[in-house]
Amino acid sequence: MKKIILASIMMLASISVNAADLVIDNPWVRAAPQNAPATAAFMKIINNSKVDKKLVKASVSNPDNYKVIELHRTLKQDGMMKMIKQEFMPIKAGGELVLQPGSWHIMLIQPKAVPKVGESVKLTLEFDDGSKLDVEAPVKKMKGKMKGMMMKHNMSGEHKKAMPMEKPMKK
Ligand SMILES: [Cu+2]
Repeated sequence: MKKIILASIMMLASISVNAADLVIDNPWVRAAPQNAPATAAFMKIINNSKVDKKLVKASVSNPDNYKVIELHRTLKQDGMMKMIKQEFMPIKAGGELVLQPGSWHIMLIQPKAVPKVGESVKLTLEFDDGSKLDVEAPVKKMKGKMKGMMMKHNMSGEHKKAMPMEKPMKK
């Protein structure tokens, strides 16, 4: 009897949350001006388990600094990019969810003090399986694909088009 109980406890232990089931990669918070109405946290959430997971809540170590923390997704609606509050973020079994500008993000709304570059935001992520993960997200200036594409566009397309206009008009 004792053995059976022990075995079932061990089974429960192996079924319950394994820390490595969910892994956070490259967490960061977007730097924003000090009067910004909001900023956001981004990261990659990797699900190494065989079960679909949901991120159901995100909180910060200093909740008094924000009016509210929400899970958001930016989607195109009626030809406009809109941020829509989400009840959860799905992370498929064996898959990953990338939180990035223009997509899924954790919205840090109405900060009293906007976190600065060099600081970090301590987040706690709660999942539908009851597990929690603490994440330290350094504040960084936005860079990468979107900004890079915009700069490229300005450098080549618009600039070249603009050039002929700058030539003096013939009279
Ligand atoms: Cu948002």
